[in-house]
Amino acid sequence: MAPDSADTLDGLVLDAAVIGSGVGGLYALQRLRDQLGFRAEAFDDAGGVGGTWYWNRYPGCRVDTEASIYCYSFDEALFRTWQWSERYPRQPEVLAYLNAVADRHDLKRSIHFNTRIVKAEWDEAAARWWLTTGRGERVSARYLIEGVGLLSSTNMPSFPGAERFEGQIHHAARWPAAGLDLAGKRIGVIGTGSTGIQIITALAPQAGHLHVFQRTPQYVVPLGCGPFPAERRAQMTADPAGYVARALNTASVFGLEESTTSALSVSADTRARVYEAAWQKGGGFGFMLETFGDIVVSREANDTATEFIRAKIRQTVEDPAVATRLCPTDLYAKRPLAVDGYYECFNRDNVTLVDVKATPVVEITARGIRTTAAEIGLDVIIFATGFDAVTGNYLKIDTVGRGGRRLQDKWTHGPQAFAGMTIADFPNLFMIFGPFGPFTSQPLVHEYQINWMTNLIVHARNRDYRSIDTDSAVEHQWVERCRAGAELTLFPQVDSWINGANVPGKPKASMFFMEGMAAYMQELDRIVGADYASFVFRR
Ligand code: N01
Repeated sequence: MAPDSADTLDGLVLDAAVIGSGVGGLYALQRLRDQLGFRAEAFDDAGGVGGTWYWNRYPGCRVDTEASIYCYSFDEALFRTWQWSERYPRQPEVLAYLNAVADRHDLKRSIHFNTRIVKAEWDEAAARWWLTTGRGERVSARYLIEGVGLLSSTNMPSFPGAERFEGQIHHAARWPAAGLDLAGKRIGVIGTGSTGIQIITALAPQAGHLHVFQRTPQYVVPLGCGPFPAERRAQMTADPAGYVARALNTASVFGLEESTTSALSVSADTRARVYEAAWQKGGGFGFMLETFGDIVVSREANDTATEFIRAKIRQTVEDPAVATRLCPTDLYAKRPLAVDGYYECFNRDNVTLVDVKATPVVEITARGIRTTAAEIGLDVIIFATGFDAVTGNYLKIDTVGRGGRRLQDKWTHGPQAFAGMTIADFPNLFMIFGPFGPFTSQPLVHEYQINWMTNLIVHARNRDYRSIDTDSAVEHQWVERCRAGAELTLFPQVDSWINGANVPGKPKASMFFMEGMAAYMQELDRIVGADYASFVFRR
């Protein structure tokens, strides 16, 4: 049974507080409470578990990483036996899975739903965190684990006149739980990232008319949806630990055979065959990672991939003028997009592409959206405009560390953190997938990070240390290493949420460790081998 929300939390004393009950938060709670015997409880603004899968219920929402990777491995029996219906499951199936995990491990009794943590203050004398909820209750915990989501804090651009609109406005990542009846409606979708393309392909067949407000065209490749493959199930059942270890010991942890062949080392015919095979197979990230090993590091190699995708767009879209507007001209160096049947949508009579770079949005009116070219009548406007990624949700919590240092001040010019997990001057605070963590798929890496940070906590507990601080020189070196590593890739050359460039006014900075998961684990193993010398322990 969930803790009674009518009871006050004031005065609750914990060994560990977990913020969030998404993929990361759920496992952190299970690990701390059940595997390690800490008094641990979790807090979530949402009314149920699931994190991003709780909030993102928009039409067409599904995971574009294969389910064999997008799941937990800590419960080996569940890993072997859970029956995914599809290779890339839809949101309801992912949310059902996360609820099943929470129920199987009886986690909900330790989660305070509808409870937002608004403030976290380090108490030097007690060596504990004091948390304040949105209702003003105060809770204390020796350790604070924040699983607040890499892509969770919504980015909602403000257009003048929105308050006048007589229809409905929704952000995709705050979709009404009861759903929306959109059949036959005049719908405007703003944004064509991973979210927008899923919504557009799902709504095109049912909308009265769908207007796609595109600012920057992106490269979209087929996902290759279908039933969960029997051979994959056999691999997962035969050797679960081996399956997970193989996935972790790659750069990206997508369960792919990452190519090491240069796109420039083969003939044009061979290259075309490789790209065509990947296109026909689907498997979104595979097009970038399984075809050739230098697409994200060499501009010339990147050009070969982008030329192939542009040719596909021109072959698929019947109106050459629309095809031209859908063709990206920049590098293929954002988080890759994959969905089946995206470009085909633009052959439908009820779908119109609105190029808002050529004809920008001027305002939202009572009846729709006015661009510099026309007023477009709409019943519903959907913002698929993404997230204040990586740092957004951490900065929403007023966090005060050692010596009264505020996180908001420390990160004014961009984040500083160690390994996506800790922050100098913020003792005993651990992030799951915080800034400068690996650039990979998430659930298995969540488990890896949570195991690593909780092993560090156990190391401190066993020696009666009350606090763990990250050495600021170690943090600085890590941030510099991440910056230098990112510069060896093409990602910093393109604006996207990966470098904070999608949110006006946000400092533009690379926020990931781009050397790959295998290198990340090697470095963290080295720190364990050196008896955690990168940290300062105090009694
Ligand atoms: O957000 P985005 P997203 N006027 O930032 C446009 C994960 N995810 O929610 O490119 C007009 O990628 C913006 O245009 P531009 C996944 O990691 C996973 O789609 O900035 N347009 C862009 O087109 C993904 O990468 C799944 O010019 C504006 C779009 O909005 C991440 O979430 C599914 C605008 C935002 O694209 C984010 O994806 C969904 C403005 N003022 C998401 N402001 C899975 O399948 C922004 N845009 C697991």
